[in-house]
Amino acid sequence: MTPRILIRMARRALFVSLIFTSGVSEAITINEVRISQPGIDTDNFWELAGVPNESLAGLSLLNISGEFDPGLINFVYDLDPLSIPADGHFLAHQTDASAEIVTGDDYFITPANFLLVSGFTGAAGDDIDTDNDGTPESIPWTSVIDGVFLINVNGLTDYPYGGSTPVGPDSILPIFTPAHVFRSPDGTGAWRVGFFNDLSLDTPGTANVPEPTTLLLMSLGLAGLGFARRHRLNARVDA
Ligand SMILES: [Ca+2]
Ligand SMILES: [Ca+2]
Ligand SMILES: [Ca+2]
Ligand SMILES: [Ca+2]
Repeated sequence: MTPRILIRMARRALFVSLIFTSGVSEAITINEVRISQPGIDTDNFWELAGVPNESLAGLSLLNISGEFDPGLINFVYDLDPLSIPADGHFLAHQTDASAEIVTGDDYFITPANFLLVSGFTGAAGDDIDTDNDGTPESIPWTSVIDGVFLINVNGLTDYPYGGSTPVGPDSILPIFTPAHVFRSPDGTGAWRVGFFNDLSLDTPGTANVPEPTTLLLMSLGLAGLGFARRHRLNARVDA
């Protein structure tokens, strides 16, 4: 075997391993959550991002208290028979009949962990932290896929479970948890805090909006295009 063939084989192996690695990085993520809004809640939702048609077999989404009776499992959603839709965004919405799951659920506005786990064997109403010290006495799942933890600043300790990422508090009234959080860029980006009384950043079931700096750059880009167009028009008038 010539050195050239060996190099070609090594390159091919590297290429295959890169494809495999990129497949791993495309794991399912919790992408957006809204837990409250002005008036009677009807627009609560959580959203997953993943590879189109990716199976959700064996997965569950849990809502676990992080402050009031820490460790109490408030809500459980069994995702086992389901999969990520063709557009890459899975929606569980309080009332929207077009969502993958219609939950009908109104979430507590106290700090809570949203955990995407596999192999869940518990049930809603179970308490994984019976002495409320932040360390679970039982862990009724085999692995955590992703987790986000909505927190506040009110003098009471907020306990994350399953290594969930703390996000919050509300940007205007820190004694409250954020009512809306979302990843930016969509799917893999850092968590951002949205607004309680402004749902214009909400994108239930579709890609999240770009982060503000991107929006700013876009508007600058559009302004630049407008300037260039005006410049061309002026040049045409001058000609
Ligand atoms: Ca507890
Ligand atoms: Ca404990
Ligand atoms: Ca707190
Ligand atoms: Ca979205």
